[in-house]
Amino acid sequence: MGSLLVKNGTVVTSSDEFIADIYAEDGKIVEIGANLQKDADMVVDATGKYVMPGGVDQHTHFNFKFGDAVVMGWETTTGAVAGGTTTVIDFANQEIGKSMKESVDSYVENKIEGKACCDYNLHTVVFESKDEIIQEIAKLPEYGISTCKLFMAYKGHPQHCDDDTVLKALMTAAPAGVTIMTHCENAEMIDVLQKQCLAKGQTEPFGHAVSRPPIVETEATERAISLAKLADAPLYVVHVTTEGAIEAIRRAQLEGYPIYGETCSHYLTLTTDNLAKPGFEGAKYVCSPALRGQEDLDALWVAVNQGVLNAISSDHCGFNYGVHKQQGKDDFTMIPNGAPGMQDRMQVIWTYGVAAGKISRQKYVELCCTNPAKNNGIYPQKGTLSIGSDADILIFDPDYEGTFSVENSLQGVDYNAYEGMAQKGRVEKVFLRGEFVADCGKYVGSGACGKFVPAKPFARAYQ
Ligand code: DUC
Ligand code: ZN
Ligand code: ZN
Repeated sequence: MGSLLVKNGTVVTSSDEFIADIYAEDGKIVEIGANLQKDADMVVDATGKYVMPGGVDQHTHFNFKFGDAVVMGWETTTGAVAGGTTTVIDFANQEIGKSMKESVDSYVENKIEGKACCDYNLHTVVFESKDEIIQEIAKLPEYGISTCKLFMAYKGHPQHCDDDTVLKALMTAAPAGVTIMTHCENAEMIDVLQKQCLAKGQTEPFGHAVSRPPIVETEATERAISLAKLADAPLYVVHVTTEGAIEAIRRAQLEGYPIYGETCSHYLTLTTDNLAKPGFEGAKYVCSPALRGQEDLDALWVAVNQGVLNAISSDHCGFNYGVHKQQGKDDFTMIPNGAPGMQDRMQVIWTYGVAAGKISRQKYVELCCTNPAKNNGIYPQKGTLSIGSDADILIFDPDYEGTFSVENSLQGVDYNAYEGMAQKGRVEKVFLRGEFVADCGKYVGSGACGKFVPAKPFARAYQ
């Protein structure tokens, strides 16, 4: 491993902005200061550019299955890297009949090793609500994992957890320093509404929004918070989209409870109008929770700016339109839930957040890099620019203007959820542990060099 000197950039962290040089050796940041005199293997002039930590996307899905559709795998993490994300935290689903440890090991061995082009950690996901699995949550720190996701949605599917399971999981996780993450949607409400839609002949993609209105999410979020209070446990609510859910989280935080949440790039920029696109095109935007209206979208920007929601993820799901989404051509409930976005997240949030005057540059770094690392116990190795941190460094050009398009995609998906939308600013150069891995949206790294980053328990949610 060699050395890297980034000169004269405007360094932006979650708390500071200053002009400096950064010197890295053997993959770690060694010195930050003015006018460093170093004989480095690679010297980059970042004058007029922002220098930021590599993005941390705490919510992606590779090799994720919905019906017969399976999304693209870790070989597409070149897309994350090209878009400025150097670390992802993906979901390792517990396989039926296997422990979480066996499921994680087999996922790493069969799907990740030899393919990952960015660094990573994993969240576990409960797929069987039985005691052995819930008890295993206490052991996750031994595996270098500090989080476990539970689905309150998806009635009748193995991953669905009822309140009994959520409560027991929270009670088990808290003393072990593991953070429970919940997908908050009321499964019963959805089931009734889906059946009503189909009975009325409403089979097109917009039925997804009709059968998953905001109250479905708000109610489940309130319930999850009540369960966390009862268990005296921290809670992290994933992909928050409604004003009601934000208010429930805000209230709990004001009362002093360790309740946290994230939202995702598409919920901050796309609306139910996308789901209403003519023909079957709305299927591209079928994700759960559903896209919302402008009022919720506005409330989300306020929530991320105020810190009520502390991170912005992509919830990347590489289902393609040509085959996977067609599974629901005659029945929207069969459309695989999820949309691609790992490559676009950093530029979408810069364009519609920073450049649009909704959030500051430091807030951007906090939401897209630093907090995701803190939430998941991998800070300060990841998510910041400080001495001893991994040299995951972005050089960002704020003056670039372009258009989001599938044409530039490395995600391995046949559409872009942001197709045709204006882009302002872009990640120009990306370094992963000091290695030059992306240049102006193109992957230039040496391939599958991604490493597992062990998480510490008692992460953010416990501070
Ligand atoms: N939840 C997610 O987090 N991603 C895709 C689908 C879902 O239900
Ligand atoms: Zn979810
Ligand atoms: Zn997800």
